[in-house]
Amino acid sequence: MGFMATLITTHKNTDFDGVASVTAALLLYPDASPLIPKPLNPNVKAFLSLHKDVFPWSEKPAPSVEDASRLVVVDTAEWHRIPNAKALQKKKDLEVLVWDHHASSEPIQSDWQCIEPVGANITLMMRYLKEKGIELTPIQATLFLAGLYEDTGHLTFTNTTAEDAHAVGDLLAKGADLKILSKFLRPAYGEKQKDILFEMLQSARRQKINGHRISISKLPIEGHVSGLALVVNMYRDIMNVDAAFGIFCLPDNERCMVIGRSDVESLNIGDIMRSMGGGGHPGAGSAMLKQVNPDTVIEMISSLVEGNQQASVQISDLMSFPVVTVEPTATMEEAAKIMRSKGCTGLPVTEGDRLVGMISRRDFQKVRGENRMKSPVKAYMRYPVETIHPGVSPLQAARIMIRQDIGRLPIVEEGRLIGIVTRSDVMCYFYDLLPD
Ligand SMILES: [Mn+2]
Repeated sequence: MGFMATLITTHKNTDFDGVASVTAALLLYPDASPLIPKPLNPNVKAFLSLHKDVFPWSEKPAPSVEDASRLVVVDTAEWHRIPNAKALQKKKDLEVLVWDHHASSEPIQSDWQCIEPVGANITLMMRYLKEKGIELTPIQATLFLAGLYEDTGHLTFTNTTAEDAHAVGDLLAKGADLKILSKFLRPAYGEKQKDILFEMLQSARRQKINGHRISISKLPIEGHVSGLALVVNMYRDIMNVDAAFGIFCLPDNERCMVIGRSDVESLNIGDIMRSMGGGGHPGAGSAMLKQVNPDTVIEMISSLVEGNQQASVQISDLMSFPVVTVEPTATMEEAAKIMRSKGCTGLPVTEGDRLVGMISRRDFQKVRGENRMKSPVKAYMRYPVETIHPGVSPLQAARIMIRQDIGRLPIVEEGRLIGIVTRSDVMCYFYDLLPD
């Protein structure tokens, strides 16, 4: 027919970034029709319902997939997350364009794509809108900002880039309304959500996996409950754990919804959920499992957390070795000399293979008078010594240093001192200053 019909679509359980991206795509491809998946997230649904007149396309019946010759996919790059995927995949000569910011294991084969790991997909689309000089209305800017804030946790999630922050500036300049935004972004806790949170907290258990504090909670639910991601987020906050998982099962375990939230970079929820057939970001994600025993899901998550952790950095990767040590019978003067020549501010004190104490610059303040410098190290050293084993995470080492207010931690394996890690080693790791 020579008629080019373009469809724009996004992922199911559409969030603000998804709807914002569809809206932006309609500005970039003005003749296109949106194919909006069902269901929408409740807060997105509420926003669109109030703004029906501004976004009339949200009310129109879904366009036919038959006539499509071009497909624009936004905020996802995976077939299984978009509506009518089977019919679309079957179409020959369908030109496919993808805009996304997620890491995907099986991305759609596309003719053109813009896939970059920024905080929100709308940030990528803002780049092109700006280039083309397309103006935004304050309401469009408000919707875009909702997407950006939701996906980046108001620019606090670790996926946030400088470009996301610049896009926020542009959107505020275009009149994005923060008052409206806070109404729709504010978590809507209903009675149902409160009940679920309460039940989760009552049966809450904390566990430690490779130094990470985790809490996994399973709960039967009846039918669809919205806002479970918010509940899990709240649960993580209250439990004060590094990562929390909620397993919500329908009767007879016909389906289980797994939702995860992580507050630490070393536990990537997106990776864990992808291993279970779902998806998400480093900080948040979900997966839907069919016909599973929730206890099996708990085991699955535990072993994935363990695997996820092993792939990340262990303290043995940061430690210095061999370790410069001093004997307990050495004089304070000798210890000072070693510290000066090695440029360190503290030394483990060892007797053969055995760690018997620590001596640091701080301990020298107790040495009064020149002749006291002839006293043995054992008179001033601190003991017992806090030690760690090589498998702990940098985060766990940092926690011990903070709690004990110490600047170095000896690493001991089978009673043997094998290395030492300092406060600055840990800081370098957290600020990504690791040399390589
Ligand atoms: Mn997104």
